[in-house]
Amino acid sequence: MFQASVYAQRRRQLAQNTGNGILLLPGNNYQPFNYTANTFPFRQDSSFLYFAGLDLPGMALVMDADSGNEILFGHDPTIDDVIWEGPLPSLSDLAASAGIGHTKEYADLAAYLQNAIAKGQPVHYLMPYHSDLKIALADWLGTPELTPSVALTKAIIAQRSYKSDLEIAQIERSLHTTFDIYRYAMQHTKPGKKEYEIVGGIVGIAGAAHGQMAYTPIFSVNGHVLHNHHYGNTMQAGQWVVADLGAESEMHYASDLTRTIPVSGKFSPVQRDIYQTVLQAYTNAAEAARPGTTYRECHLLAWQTIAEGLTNMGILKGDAAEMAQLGVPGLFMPHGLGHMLGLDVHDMENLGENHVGYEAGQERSTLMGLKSLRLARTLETGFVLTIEPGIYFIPPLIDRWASEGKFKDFINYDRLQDFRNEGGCRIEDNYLITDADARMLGPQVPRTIEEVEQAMHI
Ligand SMILES: [Mn+2]
Repeated sequence: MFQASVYAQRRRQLAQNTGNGILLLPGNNYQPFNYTANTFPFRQDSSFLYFAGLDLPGMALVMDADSGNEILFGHDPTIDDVIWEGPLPSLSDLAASAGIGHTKEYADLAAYLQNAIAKGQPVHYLMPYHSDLKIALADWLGTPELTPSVALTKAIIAQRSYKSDLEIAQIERSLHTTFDIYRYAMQHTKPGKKEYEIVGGIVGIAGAAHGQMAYTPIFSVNGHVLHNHHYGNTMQAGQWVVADLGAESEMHYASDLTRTIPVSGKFSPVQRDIYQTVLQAYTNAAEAARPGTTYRECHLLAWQTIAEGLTNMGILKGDAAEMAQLGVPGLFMPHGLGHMLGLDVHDMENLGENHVGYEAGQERSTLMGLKSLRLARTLETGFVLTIEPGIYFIPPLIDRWASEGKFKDFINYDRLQDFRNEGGCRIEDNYLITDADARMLGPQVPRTIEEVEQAMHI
């Protein structure tokens, strides 16, 4: 963890920004895998990590914004804990390492909160995403109706959106692991191999760096299935693989990269055309991203570039900027250009996508693709985000739009049939918004056609 003063400063600011009352941030608990004692690997809640830094289950951070008191609720290790888990720090040692002044028994949390409520203090908390904490909160607060605090939600977003140098260094650590992962994936992808053979090696690299994957890997010859977690295909020459892979650093900062790699080590002529268009969309978006520009504008620029490329391929016809405004490229890129990145791969998504990614006056679009844009707001120095345009040929969606005659003045559906089995292609890197522009974080993973082909032939 960082030094205690880092967390103390963050908490002071949070209490000040939220205003008054009790701020309650429960940490996560073990979650059962198939029965209670067999658990998923523990993953701490990211806001708890941000404000307390403690990476163990069974704790809750409480701040009294009125008095300035800070309390870590938890428990000292029992002899049974020590037998099964080895020597564990005392609760007061844990609190001290995070600069928290007071400790109390976890079992006393309900009484503490009830007392605060009786005194008329509001209790601020976030919407829980684990069932056990939903139930616990209802119990602690004495009501089944949970009303998460908008003030606390916004105050946390206002802090976590701006990454410090310490945090950027952590993200870059995870990107070094991800660089190793792509080197492995590019060197080992070959015709005849199973996707899962490569995925096994990938997950091992994250583990060997004393971390884990930041999300379930995507590694599929069916890259047009956007969240594809199936790895059973035998890879064949002529196919290409969407590899969306990101490791977490030891301190749980995420990275989120995508490359699309040809199984044979060489892109086909059609794949080259598609890839080059996606790369141009990526480059245009990265050059446009800077303080003062909205990320929605970057998304529309990527869409426009994709419309231009698909026009050159004979799939679209018309004015590319107009097509982007109308949402025509949504057929080919039905997802957003990117999202914030930090302790979560979709950073702070549990706090509400619109709170995190939209500003006052920005309405969420209903257009295919644009409706999935998680980050639309004006970019500011210190934001870390992904840039990840793609082109996908999704047969059920093509058939749906064709049968509706949707945008038929712009889409050459006959020509499009020639591409319906081309799969998908995406390119993704992570960027820091600086004072002047956007800087790619981490080492350069092979990205151009030449770089990828060369990396696959070492
Ligand atoms: Mn992403």
